[in-house]
Amino acid sequence: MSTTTAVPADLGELEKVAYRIRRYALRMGEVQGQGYIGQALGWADVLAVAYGHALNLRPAEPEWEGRDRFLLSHGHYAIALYAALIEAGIVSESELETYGSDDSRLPMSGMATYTPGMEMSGGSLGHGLPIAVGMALGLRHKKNPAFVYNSMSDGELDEGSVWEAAMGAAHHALSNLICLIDINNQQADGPSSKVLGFEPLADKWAAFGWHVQRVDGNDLPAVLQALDISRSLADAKPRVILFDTLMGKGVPFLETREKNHFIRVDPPEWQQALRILDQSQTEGVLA
Ligand SMILES: Cc1ncc(C[n+]2csc(CCOP(=O)(O)OP(=O)(O)O)c2C)c(N)n1
Ligand SMILES: [Mg+2]
Repeated sequence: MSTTTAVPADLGELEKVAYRIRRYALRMGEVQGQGYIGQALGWADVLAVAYGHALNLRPAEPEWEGRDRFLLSHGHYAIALYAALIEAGIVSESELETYGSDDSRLPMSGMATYTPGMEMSGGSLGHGLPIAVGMALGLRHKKNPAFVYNSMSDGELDEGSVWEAAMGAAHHALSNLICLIDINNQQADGPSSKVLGFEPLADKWAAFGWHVQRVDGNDLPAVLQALDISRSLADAKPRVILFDTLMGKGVPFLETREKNHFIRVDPPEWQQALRILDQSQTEGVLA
């Protein structure tokens, strides 16, 4: 198992990575005037640590056999992943202007055949973890030391396929599998805990045979530590990190917006959001 990282941890630099991921996502949102922008802002710190530190990738060779796989199971978070792929140098910044338009390599829902670095076509929730289990088994069979990361959301926990895959991963002792879950307590129909209660979540995953951590997903040092622990453990268990996040993090008027699963933002508000983000970055107050 590889415990080395492509990029050494530098918290100051990772903060800048998270800021740029938020900025790219807002700029893409502005292109369409709408999108899953609250999720991108909330998930940016986890993506920053993943793409700025943890993942072993070759940006110029996105299909390199030795790469860590990052599966975006929640395909509607594509805008967030595109921002991370731009930051990682896998997608060019100029493509951002094409977001969501016909013939773009950046469609609104993640498509593996369209975008370099997009490992699966998401959209129908609950499929990432089953695919990740198959990939992790395959890599182990081939003696490939890469990790498989499955990125998913709390609303996906309503899908039975997630729990079947969770049992399979533990049964096969898939220590090369790391599941990252965005617990923003939101989904299309309202607060996730009200749609279908899922707590106590850490106890559930532990009972399914996983190594579990639960951290504040907008606390960059905590995210960094959790990902480092996941990669360096000796346990023969799959690993899950439950990240409590705030939708819209970094732009206060988006943090408090009601029904922020899919946001339409008035044209002047995009510039306002970018200004607020830039200001908090300059002042170092994004805490
Ligand atoms: C199998 C399936 N059922 C329903 C949907 C419709 N859908 C799209 S996003 C979404 C909410 C899922 O919860 P979550 O990802 O936690 O929402 P968010 O945090 O992004 O608001 C739903 C139900 C879907 N994409 N796939
Ligand atoms: Mg959610």
